[in-house]
Amino acid sequence: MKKNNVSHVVWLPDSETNFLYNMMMEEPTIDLVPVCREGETMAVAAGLWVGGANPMVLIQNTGIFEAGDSIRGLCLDLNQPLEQIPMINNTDAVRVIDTNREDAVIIPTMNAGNVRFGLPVVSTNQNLDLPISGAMGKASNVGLGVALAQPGRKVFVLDGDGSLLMNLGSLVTTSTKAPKNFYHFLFNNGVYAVTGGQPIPGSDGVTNWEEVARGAGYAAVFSFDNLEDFTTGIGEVLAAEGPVFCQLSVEPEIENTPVQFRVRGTRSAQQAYQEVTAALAGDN
Ligand SMILES: Cc1ncc(C[n+]2csc(CCOP(=O)(O)OP(=O)(O)O)c2C)c(N)n1
Repeated sequence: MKKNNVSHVVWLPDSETNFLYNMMMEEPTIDLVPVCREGETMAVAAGLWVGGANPMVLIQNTGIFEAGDSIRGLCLDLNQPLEQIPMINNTDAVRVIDTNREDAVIIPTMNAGNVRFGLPVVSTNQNLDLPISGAMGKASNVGLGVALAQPGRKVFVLDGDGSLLMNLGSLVTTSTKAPKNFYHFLFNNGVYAVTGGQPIPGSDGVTNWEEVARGAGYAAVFSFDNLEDFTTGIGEVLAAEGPVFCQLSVEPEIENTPVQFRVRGTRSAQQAYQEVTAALAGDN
């Protein structure tokens, strides 16, 4: 990058590139521009390029699919070369939610679904847990689908803040269908914990998630930054008519173990889909 006089790196992290992030952070000639979804990278880089800078885009391979339209519309057409305290502990947060689940389907993603300290560790009804570990940002869409198909049953989505940024439009999609049984918990830890703890755009109090959800059209919005208040307040959250948004300030549990050495769950994604589908069958 230095040899090619790269001025800006427009990027979104993945599990393999944290070492690069650390190196780039130490390089004063490179300005890092973090974005919320890969589609933004090409557009920001195009603007930088037009303005005379020498940007580089750094994204993972599945991010290329996410960025498809901007690659076509900007990259190819332009012929460009390609403080949050106090907080809630992650496990405590999922435990409070699970304890109050009754017959709800729970759809956790990222740290909320971590097999060492997320929902799988505390769940009292795994048959109704549908973890989303791929398809970053799509837990809320899956949850909307389940909520629409099962209007008599509550659906809890346990989202990551980086994941929600990847699919901010889902807040509007959900508000438009306005499912009364939809409960969206945001595990706001300010970082991409799964990929090594890089800060997300809008962290450090820049973005007010409550206002974002309210503005998108959620029927009720809550926020908690300590376990005691969350434990006593969750009753009110679940008594509210959806779609409900509940922001939780949680401690980051940063994953630095190389991907191939990470603890894997015993339940495959396919198995989870089959089990939840079977558990819901006949309950419409
Ligand atoms: C389209 C796409 N881009 C990037 C990634 C790499 N990635 C996997 S997990 C993750 C971070 C998730 O952050 P967040 O939703 O805040 O959850 P946390 O890890 O903090 O619990 C990223 C960037 C991905 N899986 N998919």
